[in-house]
Amino acid sequence: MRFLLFSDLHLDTAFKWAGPDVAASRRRALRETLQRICQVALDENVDALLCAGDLYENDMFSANTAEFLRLTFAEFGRPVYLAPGNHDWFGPKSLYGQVAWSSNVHLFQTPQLVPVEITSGLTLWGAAHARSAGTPGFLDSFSVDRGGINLALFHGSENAELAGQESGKAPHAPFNAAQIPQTGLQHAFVGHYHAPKDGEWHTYPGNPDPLSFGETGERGAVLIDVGDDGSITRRRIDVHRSEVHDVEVDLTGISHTDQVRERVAQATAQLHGVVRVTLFGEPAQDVDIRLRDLAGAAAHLEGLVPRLGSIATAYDLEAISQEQTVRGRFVAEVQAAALEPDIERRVLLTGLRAFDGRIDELEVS
Ligand SMILES: [Mn+2]
Repeated sequence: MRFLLFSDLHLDTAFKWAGPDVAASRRRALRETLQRICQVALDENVDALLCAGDLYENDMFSANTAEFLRLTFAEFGRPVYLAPGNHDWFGPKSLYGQVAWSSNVHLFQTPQLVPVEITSGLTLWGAAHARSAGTPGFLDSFSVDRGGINLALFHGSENAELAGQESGKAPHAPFNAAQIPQTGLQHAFVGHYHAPKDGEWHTYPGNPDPLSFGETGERGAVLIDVGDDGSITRRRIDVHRSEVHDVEVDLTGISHTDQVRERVAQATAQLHGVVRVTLFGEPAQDVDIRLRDLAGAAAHLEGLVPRLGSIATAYDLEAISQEQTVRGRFVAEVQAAALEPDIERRVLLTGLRAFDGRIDELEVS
């Protein structure tokens, strides 16, 4: 028996960090990623496609997305099992509740695990979030009531991973990996965490197409072969449509504003997709750095998202301290105050930027 598992596609994500054009193309890429997932599932001749939740965003979905999903799964034609998560929780007014799904689509609708016998001796237990928060753990007070191979599909927070992934948030449908064998399940296919994880008893596929910057680790859809003894073999398949890069651009040594654009253009010349550029370093004191001036600096990219990192203006302190100005007197007095070197540097930079009227433009480093 062979499955393709994915989760956390988050169709219709707002992409608030991007402008409207970039956000729209990123949303198109999410749809193309689903089409790619279906194609991989056909190419690999799977028996069923499994989605472990957060397929779309309840707050954002459009009628267009509903029809896209209906048609995509209808054309796919093979069995599809959907276990709604906290972002796509199931209710009568949800997208899930409104679509006239084709008969190959099986939607889990209850906040308790219910069985579907996929083939003789292999049962898939699935459940749904029925609200956006506060869903209790699906494995609490659950146990398998039959023999054969028992697998589960749901959206939830594995406790051991919780600290690293979602600190400070109330967990959604929490569980411990150790509960999985205790309940009689061989394995759980789970969504929610965007970082991929191949546990002994559970698999998080990770979000298949980038949703933000800094996502690392091999992620995608997971091809799962279930042996006759219930053993699980996994292979992750890259299905992403978007390229997202994080780049740091050093502004040290530049002496005029156009060089900011030049350095950004150089740093991104070989890249594609969406690039977040973090500016840092020590530009000369007369260089004004305004993020809006970078518009069009890398026109070949799908999107450029600039931000200010740690920028320290290279002021000529010796020369300024000799000036017969308020600014000169400020520098001379700070230097005479015998502060700790790091504090002296911060006081001088903050003060000199204020004198230059650029306190809003540059972060204090
Ligand atoms: Mn989630």
